[in-house]
Amino acid sequence: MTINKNELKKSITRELRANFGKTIEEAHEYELYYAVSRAALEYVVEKWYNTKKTYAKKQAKQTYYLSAEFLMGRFMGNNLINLRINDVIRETLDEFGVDINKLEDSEMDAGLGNGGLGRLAACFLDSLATLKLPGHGYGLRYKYGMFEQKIENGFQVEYPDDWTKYGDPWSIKRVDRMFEVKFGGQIEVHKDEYGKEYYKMINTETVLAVPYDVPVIGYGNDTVNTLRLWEARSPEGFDLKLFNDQTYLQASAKAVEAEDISRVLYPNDTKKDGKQLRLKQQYFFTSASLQDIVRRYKSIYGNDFSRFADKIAIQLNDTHPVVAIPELMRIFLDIEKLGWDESWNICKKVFAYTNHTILSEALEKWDIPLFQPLLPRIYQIIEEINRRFITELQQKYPGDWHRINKMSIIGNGQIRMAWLAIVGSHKVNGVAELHTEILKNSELKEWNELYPEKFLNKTNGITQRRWLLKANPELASLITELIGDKWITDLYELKKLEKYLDDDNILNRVSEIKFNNKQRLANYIKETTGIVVDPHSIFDIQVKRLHEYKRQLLNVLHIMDLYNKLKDNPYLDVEPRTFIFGAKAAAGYRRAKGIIKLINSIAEVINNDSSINGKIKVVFLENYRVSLAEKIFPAADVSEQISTASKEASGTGNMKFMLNGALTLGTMDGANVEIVEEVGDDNAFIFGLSAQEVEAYEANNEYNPYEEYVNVEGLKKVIDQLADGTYDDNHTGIFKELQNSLLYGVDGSRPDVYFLLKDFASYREAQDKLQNAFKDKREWTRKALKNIANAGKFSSDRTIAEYAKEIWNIEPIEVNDYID
Ligand code: NBG
Repeated sequence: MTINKNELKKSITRELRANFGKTIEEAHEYELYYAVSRAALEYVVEKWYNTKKTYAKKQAKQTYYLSAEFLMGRFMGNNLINLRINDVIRETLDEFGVDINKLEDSEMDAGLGNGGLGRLAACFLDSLATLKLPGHGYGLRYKYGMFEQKIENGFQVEYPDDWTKYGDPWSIKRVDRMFEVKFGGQIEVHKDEYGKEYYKMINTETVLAVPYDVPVIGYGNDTVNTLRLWEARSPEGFDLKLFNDQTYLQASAKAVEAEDISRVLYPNDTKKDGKQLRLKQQYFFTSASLQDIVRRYKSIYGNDFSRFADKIAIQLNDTHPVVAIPELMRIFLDIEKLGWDESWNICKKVFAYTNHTILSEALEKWDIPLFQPLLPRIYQIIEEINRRFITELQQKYPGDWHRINKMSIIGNGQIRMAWLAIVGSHKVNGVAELHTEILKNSELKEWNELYPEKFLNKTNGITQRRWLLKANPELASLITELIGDKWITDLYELKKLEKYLDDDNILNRVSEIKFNNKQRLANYIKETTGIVVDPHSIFDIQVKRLHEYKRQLLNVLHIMDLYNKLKDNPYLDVEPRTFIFGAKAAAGYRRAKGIIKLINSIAEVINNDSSINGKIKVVFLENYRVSLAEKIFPAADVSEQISTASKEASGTGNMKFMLNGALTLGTMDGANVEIVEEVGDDNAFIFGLSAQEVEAYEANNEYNPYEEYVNVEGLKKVIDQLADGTYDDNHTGIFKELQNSLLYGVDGSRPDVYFLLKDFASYREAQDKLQNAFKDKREWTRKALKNIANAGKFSSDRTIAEYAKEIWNIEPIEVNDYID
């Protein structure tokens, strides 16, 4: 795209003046960020319009990705890169005397997701547009995204994340595309002119769904797809009469209640309260999205629904949007007046479901007493789906009540959303090979027996546009210098880097770039925490949500042990190491928060102990989020992927580390298995129980952590230190609880559910091997380059191409010009 710098300058100046009444010199950085973004949006709108027109005119089949989470991070930098106008904009701003990096840093992250699942959705959108595929996102426009984390006295404290407080220049509010979503009420049966029964809802509560559209820009092409996020609004606004009677609070109470629906993102925690609101959120955004999809379909194809499944594919991202299945049935039956069989056949062809975890608490189930009054007609439809399904099961498995009860969509007073998803979809996928195998052979065994044709694997991926091109510009330009820039849209091209594996000059440059990135992260650490770390030390990093199965605590136990050894022998020959953590714990997840406190407490002790000569440092980086991740991955030497085997469905951070030349220290879990397969086991450090071994221990209940505690050298000491006052938990008793959970189990659960003690010795061995390997810089860098060269498989472009072909049946569409 050619850009006239003068035009660009004018438009930035105009945006500043119109929105803030300021000149360049007077403007704050975030105001400039806003103005530059709005100016850049002008280069998007034409393509955006053309994309929509093209899809409609060509009658292309389109995919809709329904997700309660889209963890987009910052928009500006990525959009400028995909538009390929970042250089011009940088130069133009330079001429104004403005540093584009500062503007980028003033943008708040759109943190509309918890972790991997939400970020995956964001990477998928980028790949869809880059592959010129007609695919869009539908989700919720939370007013407050993932909370802002601060560390106070070593503890996590949550603050609201008001991500639009400086405006949201990348969204366009579309009041012309609002829909009503209805809750509660009663079902009325009516007869049409031919005597056919149909259902109508009365006395419902209506909430308005207001869409905000975000452009999803393909890299270097003309495709601009749409992420449509719904905001909840009360249809009544507030009651002017009450207002005039001076009862202000009552006046706006109704509006507040409606607007609560899109107020906050749910953290994935174990708390039971607020459940009803969560269900409201799910129905709210899926209903609005489906009404919108049906409206668009009718605008192109009229009232003939026979082509619906040929023109529309809907992906259900986990169980959160699964209520879409009965909702589409409702629209077909009650509004479009189709028959049951016709409707159901369409549904089954349209929907596909992705499972993202085997942890049972994440397979959503709704209590009927909560669900039915809120969504009476939807409940009735689910009952009918289930009645017909059970009849099928009885024919297939006569008398096998155990199996039939287990598979019933409704059971134990609950609705099982995962079961509903499987019955109502034509494809069900896991997110890494191991995960899919576990689903097929244990977790969803009966389902795989019933519908073997539905199950398939789609190993996750990440977009190299954000995670290499944008996050690591130095490495990106070295790669382009060596092998050209095709890797930006075809990551398998990286394989060509293998020819430099023994080229000292190139290895030196790779190592220099890593050092520079480490230096930058060291500066950030200094600025934000005051801790001084040595960029020559090994940067050993674990960043991800805080959860017991991810085993940050295992990492900590190892650090405690290493520290004990150094205390015993300050001259111990170990490579200096910097252990870096970043993690948010769900606000209600007490033990996870205890682990954050523990990390900070050991950091306090270790970082201030001069007797160990600075050989180890421990850093907890506050408020881990997408934009911080972009600073962290490029600076990593070691990627900690140490979940209990079988528990991490895939992981995607592991891929971001690999792509930036960090070596994996991990278990054979999730996508780690495939990373090792690609890179070879000499270029990763693998330890611990296998998934099969874990499952065997779980099945026969044979594991006794106490044995490890007494027998593994050094382990008893660190476990004892958890509760003997070596580390301070400010009298909360939380460290004692961590200890109890490992040795005895708490509240009736098994001790050491995640096998930390069992894997401790082999983890420590892998750590030792790793620090020895680091001593040979050349060999280490060679391994790093080998990782980069073999990261091709982990592009979300590969993942999305597979979904497009094997699940959605959609094809790339060339966008035409519709400028008359
Ligand atoms: C997460 C898994 C990760 C996986 C992402 C994306 C949920 C429910 N699941 O392992 O824990 O990488 O999904 O698939 O958040």
